[in-house]
Amino acid sequence: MRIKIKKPSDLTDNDVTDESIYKNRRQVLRSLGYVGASALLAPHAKAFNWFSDDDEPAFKRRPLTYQSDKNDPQTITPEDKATSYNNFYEFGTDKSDPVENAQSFNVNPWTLKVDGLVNKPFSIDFDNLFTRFPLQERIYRLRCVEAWSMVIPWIGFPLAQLIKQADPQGSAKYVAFQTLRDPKQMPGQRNRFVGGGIDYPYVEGLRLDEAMHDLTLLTVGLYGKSLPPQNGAPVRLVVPWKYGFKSIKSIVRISLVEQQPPTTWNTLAPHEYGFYANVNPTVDHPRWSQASERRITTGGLLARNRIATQMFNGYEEVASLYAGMDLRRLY
Ligand SMILES: Nc1nc2c(c(=O)[nH]1)N[C@H]1C(S)=C(S)[C@@H](COP(=O)(O)O)O[C@H]1N2
Ligand SMILES: [Mo]
Repeated sequence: MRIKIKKPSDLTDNDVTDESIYKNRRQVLRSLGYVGASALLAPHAKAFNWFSDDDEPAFKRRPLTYQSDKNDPQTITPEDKATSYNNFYEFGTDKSDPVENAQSFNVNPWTLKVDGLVNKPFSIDFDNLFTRFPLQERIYRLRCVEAWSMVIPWIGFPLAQLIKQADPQGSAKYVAFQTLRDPKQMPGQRNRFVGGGIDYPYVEGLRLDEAMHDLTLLTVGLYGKSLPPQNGAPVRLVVPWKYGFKSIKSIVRISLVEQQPPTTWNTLAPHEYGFYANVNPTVDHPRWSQASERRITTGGLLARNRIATQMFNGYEEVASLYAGMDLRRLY
């Protein structure tokens, strides 16, 4: 990643997020000895140029055919915000780093491997991602653990369909996910300061019943087209009732396993980020409240639409998955 001296005219983190929270999340990394370098780089101005008419991004998104979701009356977050304000630490820890650093990310060819405790392991190649299962649009709220949220029209298919094709064995109890590890393409994997101190590859996990829930979407597109790299091209998970970090990007492997798998943020700071990570306004992060969130919708980057956070991010239909569990302890 190149060094750039910050001009006063450049946007700062504070201009695009009012969160002392966001700073705090990075303070924990800084206290662990990570983060810092990329905060000084701040090539924000260029990030916004990706959307000017005369500056065509190198990354080509394909139009998708899908069954559209007409059920959701919420105000959808403008596409340019959902695709320019991202967390994807493989490409840097600033919100504008992914759009800035990921445009030459090469996702074709791609191989997504489905293996582990299954009777029929298989692989899906790039074209197959868009054709193997009928695509559906799902308009979901995405609630980041940093207390901001968006409403995004994703396109994908229920993860359950893929898992069923693999024919899980009786001993399979969890599903483990892994992001691509490719330090040549991902600056955050070459340099611990750029990548926030994460031990890559980024890994995530779900209990099998969570993975099989119809809301859990294996996602290949948004806003009518295939995913851009900053949102996790070519295939990522979206679990709308959990904090955003569960929705792992650029997946290369999905394994059915017996034991609860390690997950990236839980490994990095276990007292702050749990395995379950269900959105829960009554369980605060140790360093900030989770009772409300900043909804990023219209009104410019400075809009501050503070709304109450809902249990399970409003997806109450998942409550039965957690019957009898102490969600204060299993956060
Ligand atoms: N591999 C990988 N997946 C990731 C992340 C990441 O840094 N690396 N960030 C997570 C976090 S914290 C959030 S909030 C969402 C953001 O998704 P979006 O940029 O598409 O809104 O991606 C999640 N998936
Ligand atoms: Mo997040």
